[in-house]
Amino acid sequence: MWTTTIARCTLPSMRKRSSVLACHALRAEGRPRWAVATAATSPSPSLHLIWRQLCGYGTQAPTPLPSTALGNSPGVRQVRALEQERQLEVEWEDSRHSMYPYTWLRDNCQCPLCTLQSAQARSLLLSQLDIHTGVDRVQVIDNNRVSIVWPDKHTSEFDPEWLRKRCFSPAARQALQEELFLNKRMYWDSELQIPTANFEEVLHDDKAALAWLLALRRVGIVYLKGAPVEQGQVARLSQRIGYLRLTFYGHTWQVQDKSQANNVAYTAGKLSLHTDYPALHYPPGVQFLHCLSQAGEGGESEVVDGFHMAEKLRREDPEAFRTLTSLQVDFTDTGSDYCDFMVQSKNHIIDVDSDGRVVRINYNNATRDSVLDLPLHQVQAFYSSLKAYIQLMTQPENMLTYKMEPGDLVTFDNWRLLHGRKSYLSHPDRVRHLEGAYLDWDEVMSRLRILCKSVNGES
Ligand code: OGA
Ligand code: NM2
Ligand code: ZN
Ligand code: ZN
Repeated sequence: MWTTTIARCTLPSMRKRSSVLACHALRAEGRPRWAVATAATSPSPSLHLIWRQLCGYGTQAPTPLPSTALGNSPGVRQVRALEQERQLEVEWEDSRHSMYPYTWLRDNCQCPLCTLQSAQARSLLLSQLDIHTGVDRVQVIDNNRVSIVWPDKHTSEFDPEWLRKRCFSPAARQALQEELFLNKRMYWDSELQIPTANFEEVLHDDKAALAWLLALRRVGIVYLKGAPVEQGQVARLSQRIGYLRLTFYGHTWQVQDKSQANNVAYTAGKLSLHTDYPALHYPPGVQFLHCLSQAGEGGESEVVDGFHMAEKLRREDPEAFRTLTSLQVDFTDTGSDYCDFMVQSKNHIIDVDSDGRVVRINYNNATRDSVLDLPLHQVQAFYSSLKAYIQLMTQPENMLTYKMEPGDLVTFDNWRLLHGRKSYLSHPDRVRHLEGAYLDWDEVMSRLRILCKSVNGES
């Protein structure tokens, strides 16, 4: 049995043809209580649970043109060519208005001359685009399509739903971006009950796979139980997405206490909270870890929501936040595994985008270089800031601890979570063994969009 405090699963968000990506937008500051489902209670309890929880926590993304999100766009009432502005004004049947620049409309003509239909890609060359074009005639034609005749008599026709989705209003743009990229996260702390699904179900059932990937994106960590206790399962799971990310540690890699270890992870020592591979300028976005054998004593896992902690740092110690988002830190990794390597990178410990939103954490104390490319007077401030961030993350109320058992497979956002492990006692007759693999977010998001479309019947 499992328990859940979440029961609210509103319609719109479950309706067929609904825009599931937009409808599952979650409040970033939400306080989740993910229930851990066990596999045997119903045919697919865990996926159902995650589904309900995603719905329950969903706050609608901004839907300025609301019926678009439901997939039944209102019709076009009328269109007007605004010659001065060189924009097309569309008035919708719900009395809303959208504006479309002529240049953009001509650039995005959907006709077979301008679009290679088999690739859904633009074949019109930029050299063929007159960015000062006017229009000859605009009108609403059959099927409520918008027709534009250009001065050279080329004709474009636009589907009303296609147009409405691409409305240029700030709110419409924001809603579509959220639908495409699912950037709203649900923050958590030590009270998180890690969303859990059954490994085989995720492999074989599209709804389960969709629920898995939605939770992986929103929450940042999903536990899969019931994987066969043999090597090869992280590779199998990565095929559910597409392909895995090869690194110098191999296609997949074995976390074991090794002699002459080429990485601190391959010892029985403690691993303090880290993200994997900040020594690369493009660290892997997603990590899978499959437990094949666990230590009798020690070896527990620790995880923390790095984005949540970064926001907390921004509020509580803005100077430290500014330092960690602006100073570049050198990372280094040298050795031999898949082949020999000498890797160097420069990364901010907290990466923010051009709007100041936290997008990636890059930190592994083991691979942080002794080369510190800072002016003397910034060195002490750098250490103080790093200490402040780590201090926050290691507070018991922020960090979650669990111990993996053979057959457990944890999947997590390596750009967001920091993870660690307690030291363990190595036993020759019972060696701790995890198998790991990396993926990138582009491939994971690609599978997520496809599953969204097939499970929800998106147009
Ligand atoms: C790693 C790692 C966790 C563990 O290999 O990078 O974080 O539990 N391992 O051994
Ligand atoms: N392993 C587990 O940043 C790192 O070196 C992470 C990578 C060895 C593949 C460890
Ligand atoms: Zn055309
Ligand atoms: Zn790691």
